Order: sequence, then structure tokens, then C-alpha cells
Amino acid sequence: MLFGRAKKNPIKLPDKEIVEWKYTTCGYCSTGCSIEVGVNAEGKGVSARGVGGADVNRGKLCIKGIYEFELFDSSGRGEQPLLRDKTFEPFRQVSWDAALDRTAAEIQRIQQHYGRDSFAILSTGQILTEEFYTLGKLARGVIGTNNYDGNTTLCMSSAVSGYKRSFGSDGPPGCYGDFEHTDCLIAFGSNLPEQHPIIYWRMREARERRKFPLIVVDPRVTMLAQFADLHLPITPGTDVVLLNALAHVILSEGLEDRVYIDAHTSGCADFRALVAQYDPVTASRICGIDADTIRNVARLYARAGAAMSIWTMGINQSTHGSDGVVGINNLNLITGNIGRPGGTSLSITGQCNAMGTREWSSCSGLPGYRYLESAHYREEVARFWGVDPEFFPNKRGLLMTDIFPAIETGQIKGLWVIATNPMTSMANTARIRKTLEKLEFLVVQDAYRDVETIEYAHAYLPAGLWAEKEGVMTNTERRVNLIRNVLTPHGDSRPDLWIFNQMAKRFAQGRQMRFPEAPSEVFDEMRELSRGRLVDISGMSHEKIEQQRGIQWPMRDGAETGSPRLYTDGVFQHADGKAKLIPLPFVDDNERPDEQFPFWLNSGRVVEHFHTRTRTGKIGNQNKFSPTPYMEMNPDAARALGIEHMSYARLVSRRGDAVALVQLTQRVGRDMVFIPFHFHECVNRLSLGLLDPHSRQPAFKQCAVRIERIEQQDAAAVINRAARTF
Ligand SMILES: Nc1nc2c(c(=O)[nH]1)N[C@H]1C(S)=C(S)[C@@H](COP(=O)(O)OP(=O)(O)OC[C@H]3O[C@@H](n4cnc5c(=O)[nH]c(N)nc54)[C@H](O)[C@@H]3O)O[C@H]1N2
Ligand SMILES: Nc1nc2c(c(=O)[nH]1)N[C@H]1C(S)=C(S)[C@@H](COP(=O)(O)OP(=O)(O)OC[C@H]3O[C@@H](n4cnc5c(=O)[nH]c(N)nc54)[C@H](O)[C@@H]3O)O[C@H]1N2
Ligand code: SF4
Ligand SMILES: [Mo]
Repeated sequence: MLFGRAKKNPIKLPDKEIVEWKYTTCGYCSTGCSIEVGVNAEGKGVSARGVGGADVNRGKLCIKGIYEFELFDSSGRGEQPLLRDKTFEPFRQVSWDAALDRTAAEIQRIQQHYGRDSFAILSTGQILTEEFYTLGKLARGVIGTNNYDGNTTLCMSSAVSGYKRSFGSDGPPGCYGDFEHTDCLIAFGSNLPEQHPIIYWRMREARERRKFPLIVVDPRVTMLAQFADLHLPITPGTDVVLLNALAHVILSEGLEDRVYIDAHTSGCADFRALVAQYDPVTASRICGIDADTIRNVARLYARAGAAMSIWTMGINQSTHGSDGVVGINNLNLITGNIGRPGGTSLSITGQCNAMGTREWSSCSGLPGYRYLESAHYREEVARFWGVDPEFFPNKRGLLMTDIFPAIETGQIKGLWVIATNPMTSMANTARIRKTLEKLEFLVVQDAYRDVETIEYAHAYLPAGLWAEKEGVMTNTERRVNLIRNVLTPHGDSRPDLWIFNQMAKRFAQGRQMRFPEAPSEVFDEMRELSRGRLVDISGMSHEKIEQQRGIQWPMRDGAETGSPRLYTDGVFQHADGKAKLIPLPFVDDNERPDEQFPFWLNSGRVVEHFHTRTRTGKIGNQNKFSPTPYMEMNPDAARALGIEHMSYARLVSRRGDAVALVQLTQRVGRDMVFIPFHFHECVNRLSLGLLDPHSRQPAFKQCAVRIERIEQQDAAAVINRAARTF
């Protein structure tokens, strides 16, 4: 029997006349989903679908991946290089030669006049690994500035620093497959369903098959917290205290894995002495989680057959970011949960290729996790590249968050910004604006022309985007994925790799060195340099990566495939082969709410937007869900101030003010508001961004504001000015 409208008006999908499906990988978040882009007879990208045989996403995509093909023709793309003599004069369209010649000449002028390090380079986590490697060769081996870093300092540097301190090297040891083996999962400051929807889907599938407890530590009731068995609404910035208390309970109740600690770690005595001070009652007064919950979670974690921790920006973006990561590693080391199926300490990466830059860009040293401090590594890479080892500095220069103050004080005079938009993404917008205005020369290389940072530039280099280029990216679980070139770059924009190679030719030293043009040839160089390193990719090639839909490093020459986990043998990268248990005394150094500024200002993301909206702001199906800056506010707190749902309110901090639309919700407590940072002229006008002492990452998520009612008519005008309309 037929029900309903079986015959009448059957749903018809428009035929998009796709002639070919082209394989590639998503270029938004670090999940690393394989995508096929449907291309029509005119060569336009018109559709997308997930790749069924890819282990990461198994045919699924999130809203960003589904509409990513619309980026190729989206508004605001850069089409032609631009130059001007002074900021705020109109730009003139110029040829590539003119733009590159002028940029190279300015770099040389500034370096000759003020010294090599007076020209800085800021890169990203969003270009291809071959591009990162080439930029590293250019920055370290040709231009020779030591002030070379990337936006990963806003994002992953606490994870990198924490891994290095605990294990002796960067490199997340686990994989998504661990969800299928774990018996207990703690997520710290990570909102998977919105920020890594496909990792979330993998976790949920695993949890549906084999029920395991999910504990979420987040001051806000995120979507992940809603699905958790236990939600710990921690006082912002105090995760280290909770972690110390969990270790306290485990050690004082004898629940630790003694055999693992003795065989594979050092420093236990000092660690034990420190955590002795963090009994659950004392800790609960600082971190806001009651003592019994702390005891419960500690017992659950330690008694689980295998237990794992994941974390993202709630941990990394803090003045205790690096310590938070070490604290999570400590917890996993004392319970023997590293390098085992379901037992791991897995940092969930942010940008699509934040891992690639860590591995190959030379930002933090030299390629392949080599550091500048080692004469042996300097010699090795210098020989390989054909430069004098003395040309390399013997220690790392300034990180991104220290480069801006160095511009302020006049040490740095010129800047090359590649695929990052600090005018919107750095804390304290007013200060960043003043800082950029001080530069003698600013060149911005971006796929879009309408990026806020370009307003302060002297030169603009339009770059190809995502699958307009070819190369690899590494995802959260160390899986190297392939971006195949689906379409040619928009207008006269060029792949970043091409731009770096052209720049190298404009320097005498660059002309003497090898700068291969084909991404696969660049990959060959990386492969050679990776032999015998932790990040060994000597067994990989672009073809093998495509065949296997991504391969996890290490994969040594001759191996069939990659390795899902690191440290399975319990041998770590410190000289003695052991992991370090590191005591973490807590010092409360945040700006906290007080009488004048009574609310915590928390910030982060929503599922439909990516960062500063240069891309997702142009896609109708994403922008329509959150077209305007808004804040989540607790209804009781709003009532006390006479503020209504869907009205505009003014936020004031010690840095500045901003206007946002009020969304009343129980997701935040009475003393907190949450604002997605995607909108220019909103949250970062207010934020403080104190820096972590180890990683130099800003505490984007902790500062204090007050909230005021305002005239609605004025507000609409302010917000229309602030929110970029496309
Ligand atoms: N849709 C979408 N997905 C993205 C991105 C995007 O822009 N849009 N960006 C990508 C990038 S680069 C990144 S880095 C990731 C970020 O991914 P996530 O870190 O998951 O996202 P956020 O919203 O920045 O922050 C996560 C949570 O940290 C919590 N938090 C705040 N303070 C604290 C604290 O003191 N302790 C704890 N435990 N938690 C705290 C916040 O309440 C928030 O819910 O997402 C990636 N994926
Ligand atoms: N308040 C607050 N601030 C934050 C955060 C927060 O949670 N709260 N999160 C921080 C974090 S984790 C991050 S990662 C940063 C992100 O901050 P940004 O890096 O500034 O953000 P994006 O908008 O991703 O900037 C990337 C730029 O690269 C361009 N682009 C994309 N693909 C390509 C390409 O292939 N080539 C070139 N040349 N350009 C390309 C895009 O158009 C865009 O302008 O923001 C940080 N800022
Ligand atoms: S989860 Fe991340 S990688 Fe996968 S489709 Fe969505 S944005 Fe792309
Ligand atoms: Mo990030």
C-alpha cells in the first residue's frame, strides 16, 4: 500500500551535469575529510560528496565541507597583485613581476638598513605542506630572518610546547581509532560537534557501539557537554588545578600504574610532592568543581581498562596552556595511557594543516622537528639545502605574539603576512591596528582581497585557494592527506608555492639553491629529510597517499602503510628515552571579573563559520545561520540588567567596547558571556590575550567585561559598520 503523495510532485533534484568527480581533501578544520568535487563540462566545481573509502570520514562531510566548492567563485577573491606607496592611498593593479620585485626590494632595503631580523614573516596553518617547506627554506635559508612564525601560536603552540616538555618531541600520539577501544574519555575545552563534526561523529559511533563514559570539562554547556555523562563547568583558566587534584587522588589512593611509571617516566618523586598540595577540597575552592566529583572522575579514569583525553582551545588558549597540556600528559602517564589502543593524550588540532606547519615549515626551527639549537641539525639541513650553516641562527627568534610588540618598539620594520588575518584574530584590535600602521612595509598574501589586514598593506599578493593547488596536509591524527588540484586558481591569483619560488629567484642566494616547482618534487625533498626522524614519511608518495585515502606518519621506506600510534614501546624522545612527569604549581594570573567588569568574556566558534569569515561569510548556506555578531548570555543575568533577548547590548572591557546581539541561553552561567570570534570589530576589541610563558599563546578565553543596555537604533548602525557585509 502507498502512503502520502507517492505520485504527486515527486522531489526532483536538479541535474548538475557533473562530468567528473575529482578527489581532494577538505581545507577547513584539522579533521582531514576526503572530498570529491563534482566538476561540470565548463570545468566549474558544482557539487561535493564525502569519500566512502576514506578512513577519516567514511563518506560523511559537515556543512563546511559540503559547500566548500562554492569558494572557487565566491565574492572578494583576489584577482590581481596590488601595490601602493602609502597605506590608505588607493591601490593600483600591477603585474606579478612588479609586485614581486617591489616586495623583494623592500625586504632587502629593510634588512640592509636595520639588520636581517628587522623583516618578519608571519605564516599560517592553512597552506599545503610543500608550500610550508618551501617558505621555510626561503625564510631560513635565503631571506635569513629569525623572526618567522605563524598563527599556530594563536592555536596549537601550547600543545606543541606541552608535548615537547612531556615526551621530548611534538607529535600527537593517538588516533581517531582510539575511540573504538577506550573505556573512558575526558574532553577538556573542546566542542567537537561544532568544531570537528566528523571526529565527533566517529566518537559517537564508537560510543553507541560500546558505551563508555564521556566527561566534558568546559565552563560552558557546549553541545558536547549536553551529550556527556558528566559535565564539569570549570572556573575559567584553572584546568591545571583540576588536573593536579585528579593526580592527587590517583596517587594517594594507589590507583596509578606503578609498572609503567617506573619503566617509562622520570620525575615522579617531585611530581608526587607537588600534587600532594592539591587535595580535592583545596582544589575545589579554586577550580569550582566539587571534591566528590574530582574523586569520582579520578577513580573512573584510573580504573578504566584504557582511558583517553582530548583537548582543544579551552586548554591551549590560556596563560596555563602549556601547563594544561603537560597536566593532561601527566594524567595519562601515571595511568599508563600513552601509545595503547584507547589510551592516549590526543590534542585535537585546529586548522587543516596546523600539523604540516609544525612538521615542515621551519617556523619553530628546521624541517622534520629539528631545532635550531643543535649544531648537528643546522649542519645537516644546511648541507641538504646548499647554504652555509653559519647563516642559520642558533636559537629560535620571536613568536607571533612577540613579533607585534617588536613592531611597536621599532625593532621590526617590515612584515610579510601569509594566510592569516591578525586584524581580526589577534587580541586587542586597537593595539594591533596601531602596530600595523607603524610598519614601513607590509605585504599580505591571501586568497581574498577583502581581508581586514590588507587595509594596512603596501602590497597584496593574490593566492590560489584550497584545491586550486596540489600538495599534502597533515590532520589531527598525523594522517597525511592529499589535496589534488581540482581547478585552476581564480583570476590571476597564483599558488603560494609559485609565489615563494618566484620570491626566491629575486635573491642571489635563492638563485643558487634548488627550489623545485612541482609539489611532488618538493615532497621528495621532505621525504629525504624525514628518514629516521619521528616524523618519517620516507615510505610515502602522493600516489600512495591518494590510493590509501591518507596515511599516518611514521611510514618508513618499504612499509606497506603508516602507524596509528606513537610511543607504543614506551620509548620517548627525551635523551634518556623516558617521559617526564612535571610538577605544575598554579599561579592565578588572569584578569578576573570584579565589581567594575563583572563578567567573564569567553570566546570561540560556531559550526557554520570558519575564523574571520573570509570564506564562510561568502557562502549563503553558512552565513545565513549566523550573519551578525552575537553573545550568549544567561537569562537571569540579563534580567538583572534589563537586557532582552534579541536586543543589542554594549560590552566594555579595559581595552575597548563592542556591540553584540543578545542570545539568552542557559549555556553560560550568570557570570559569563560567550562570543564567537568570527566577526571583525567584536570580541577581539575587548580581549586581553595575556601570554603563556612557555608557548607564548594568548589567553583568548579569559578576560573581564561589563555589559550595558543601549539604544537599539544606535546599536544597529554600529553593528552594520562592524559586521562586514558581502
Ligand atoms: N566550525 C568551525 N570549526 C573549526 C574552526 C572554526 O573556526 N569553525 N576552527 C578550527 C580551529 S583553528 C580550532 S583551533 C578549533 C577550535 O576548536 P575548539 O577548541 O573546540 O573550539 P572553541 O569554541 O574555540 O573552544 C572550545 C571551548 O573551550 C571552552 N573554554 C573556555 N575557557 C575554558 C577553560 O578555562 N577551560 C576549559 N576546559 N575550557 C574552556 C569554551 O567554553 C569552548 O566551548 O576548531 C577548528 N574547527
Ligand atoms: N577571541 C578569539 N580570538 C581567536 C581565537 C579564539 O578562540 N578567540 N582563536 C585563535 C585561533 S585558534 C586561530 S587558528 C586564529 C585564526 O586566525 P586567522 O588565521 O587570522 O583566521 P583565518 O580567517 O583562518 O585567516 C586565514 C586567512 O588565509 C586566507 N587563506 C585561506 N586559504 C589560503 C591559501 O591557500 N593561501 C593563502 N595565501 N591564503 C589563504 C583566508 O582568506 C584568511 O584571510 O584565530 C585566533 N583568534
Ligand atoms: S569536519 Fe572539518 S575536515 Fe571534515 S568536512 Fe567538516 S570542516 Fe571539513
Ligand atoms: Mo586554531
